[in-house]
Amino acid sequence: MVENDRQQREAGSYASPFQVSYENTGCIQSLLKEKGLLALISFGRMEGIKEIDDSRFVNVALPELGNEPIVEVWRAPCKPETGCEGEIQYSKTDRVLFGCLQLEEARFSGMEQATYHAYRSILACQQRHGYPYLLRTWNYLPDIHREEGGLERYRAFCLGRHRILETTPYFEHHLVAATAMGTPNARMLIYFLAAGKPGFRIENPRQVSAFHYPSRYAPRSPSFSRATLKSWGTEAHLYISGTASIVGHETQHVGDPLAQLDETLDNLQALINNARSLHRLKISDLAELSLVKAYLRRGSDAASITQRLQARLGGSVPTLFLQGDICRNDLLVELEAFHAGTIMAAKTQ
Ligand code: 3EB
Repeated sequence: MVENDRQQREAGSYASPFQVSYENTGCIQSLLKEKGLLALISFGRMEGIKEIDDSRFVNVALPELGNEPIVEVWRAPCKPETGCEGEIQYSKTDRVLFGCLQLEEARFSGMEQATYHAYRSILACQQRHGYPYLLRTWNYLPDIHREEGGLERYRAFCLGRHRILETTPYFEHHLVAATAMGTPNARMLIYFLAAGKPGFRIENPRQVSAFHYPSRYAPRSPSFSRATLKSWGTEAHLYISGTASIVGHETQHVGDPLAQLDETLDNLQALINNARSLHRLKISDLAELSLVKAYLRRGSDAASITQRLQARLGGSVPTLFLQGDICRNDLLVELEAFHAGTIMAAKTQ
């Protein structure tokens, strides 16, 4: 038994199945040669991107606002199996499935239908490979604010996503963390992480669950949770959704990016407090976050936001700054985050 335990530990099945870091872009080709590379996410419009034909590679076209070009690297302790199926490219180990889908919307009658189709393909891919539970999704949508058939395209996205996800068992219980942003690309890009067993849905006591927003924000509920907590044996991951200056369901501090940032950080603090008190996640301070991604509507806010964010996070949390349209028109800043940590032992008594 003890021997078996040790073997399992050595095999890594008690530890998290991948790690994430931001690194200087350097040589993409040498990163792609790493045996344990699960996913590689680049940002901005890169030269020569068309020549990179690897199902672990994703390019998010949002321009980066920092000085150094950064890539996001996901590494597994073993060699993933990779492949392509239709418009989905994937990379998987025995514990997680990473997938990415890019879609030409012209094939569909609109955003709602394209989104429905995209998520139907994702769900089918998950089923085929045996990872039925989503843990997190990232959604980059062309012309996110444009009206189409009397409906803003972000809202049409919400409609399509809801229509397909509601066909899955216990759909509301299994809502997962998400990011939804505009992209300057012509194609919709969705990437996702899935597993064989579900994580926990985490909500934020300062915010109405997006699933219960009043219908003026979207004709069908935005189907995501504020975070997903996934325990991986002795380790745990907290995947935090794009989080903004929303209290209750209303945007706060319209027109004031720094006040929006402060409100967003208060939301993140309330969220991690909730994950700690409900699920014993060992985190109490925002400085313990592993990674933060900041989305700014206006590049001109970058200097002041960077300075304030570093002051609040203590300067030790790697942060990537991207410029893009946040899905609510009046939001100027949004933060998503990742935390790799542990669950505290239960009190004996
Ligand atoms: C919000 O809190 C801001 O529709 O998937 C953030 C993250 C937002 C994800 C989504 C929307 C989504 O409502 C918007």
